[in-house]
Amino acid sequence: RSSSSGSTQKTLAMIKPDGMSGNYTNRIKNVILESGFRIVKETIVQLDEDTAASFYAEHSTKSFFSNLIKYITSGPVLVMVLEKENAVADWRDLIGPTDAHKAKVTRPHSIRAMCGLDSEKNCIHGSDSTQSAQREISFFFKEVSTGAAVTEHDEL
Ligand code: RTP
Ligand code: MG
Repeated sequence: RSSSSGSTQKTLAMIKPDGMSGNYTNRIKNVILESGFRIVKETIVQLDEDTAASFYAEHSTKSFFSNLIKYITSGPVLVMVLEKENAVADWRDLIGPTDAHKAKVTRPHSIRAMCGLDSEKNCIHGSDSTQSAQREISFFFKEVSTGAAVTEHDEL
């Protein structure tokens, strides 16, 4: 059963193409569940360039943007809505720093330490704020409620 305390939060996770092709999906899901998250929704999608650019619009002026779009469209991704108390911050903590090199040194038990390669190919995404989580969940799952006031939702 979902909590009716009103204290749960949702966040968006995405296993990136390198995580998918490296067959890390089951290991990542195990870490997710062992860490107390529920997987509320999931879908596998192949992003096209326009969709990827829209998802990562905040980075459109960055030097790494075109490489990021090539990377994230290079194969299918698994997108998940995760739920638990403090889901946004806890998921960011669990995936570790953006640079997988750094993750392996400073956060050896993080997901990016497990399956990431470098500062770009880091195998997993997490929303960076509650506002981002709402936007990103709506981006992929139009029907999932993200409002903080929600106290009940359907089991999947
Ligand atoms: P994400 O949004 O995917 O969860 O990653 P993040 O917050 O840790 O990092 P962000 O700054 O939002 O960057 C988004 C993704 O762009 C790629 N990137 N490449 N080559 C580079 O220097 C570089 N910097 C970032 C990574 O795939 C990063 O996760
Ligand atoms: Mg980010």
